[in-house]
Amino acid sequence: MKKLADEIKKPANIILIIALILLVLAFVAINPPAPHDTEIVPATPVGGPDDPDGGTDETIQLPASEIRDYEGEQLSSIDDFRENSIKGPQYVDVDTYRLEVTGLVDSPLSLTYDEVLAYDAYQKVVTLYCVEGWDVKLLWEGILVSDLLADAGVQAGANTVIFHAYDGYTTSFPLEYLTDNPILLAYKLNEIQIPPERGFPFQLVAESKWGYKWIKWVTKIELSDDESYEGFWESRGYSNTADLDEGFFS
Ligand SMILES: Nc1nc2c(c(=O)[nH]1)N[C@H]1C(S)=C(S)[C@@H](COP(=O)(O)O)O[C@H]1N2
Ligand SMILES: [Mo]
Repeated sequence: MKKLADEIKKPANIILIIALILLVLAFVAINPPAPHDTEIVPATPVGGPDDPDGGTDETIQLPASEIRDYEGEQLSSIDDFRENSIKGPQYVDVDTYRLEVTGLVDSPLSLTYDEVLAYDAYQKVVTLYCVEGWDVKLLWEGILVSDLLADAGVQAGANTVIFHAYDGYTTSFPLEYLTDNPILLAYKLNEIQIPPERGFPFQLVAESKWGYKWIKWVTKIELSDDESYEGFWESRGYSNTADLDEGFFS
């Protein structure tokens, strides 16, 4: 009886296999494979400030491919970081966003995202070291904070620059750190727009300083004469100078 049952099943199996093959062939005919499944797309969205044609606000943003090697240097991935921000990721609405440069300046600035990106662009590989023991080496692109300060006109008496962020976070620097060094206010990392979790629209690349000085979601740059100002982590016992080569407890 068992043998007979097997005999009956065989033709049914063959019909099933043929039907499956036909199905696969039909699917391939309808959906031919893409010529390149790892197609490179522009890192800058069409219609951005780099686009000579201008474009419209409605332009669809293409997904950009992340670079992992820059002039032979192995970079970290955009995902190699730990989310430990004081209030979690912030989602900034770029349409209403303004970057303020205020305080002891001759002409306060209130810039849209595109107005910030219209400043000269600079690129640099810099490593962020968090006090928790992890680090990320990334290719940053942004504008120079010193260019912003020059435009606003720093008044005599200012000696401190306080950065404010969308989540209420703050951190500060001596004025000379920002005027004497090419410090970037970055809008791209590894050639792609900084994602919300990493600080969109802008993260400060506070080179040679601990990660807590790399303020994300920057909204305001305030010129002050309060040298004793302490930011969020600084007022909780972390070094205010925060130089990488001197440790992080004050
Ligand atoms: N606005 C804001 N910026 C912030 C923080 C934060 O909590 N809020 N955390 C800081 C700390 S402690 C570190 S280590 C870095 C981490 O940056 P990343 O998340 O882009 O790697 O962001 C810094 N910038
Ligand atoms: Mo950190």
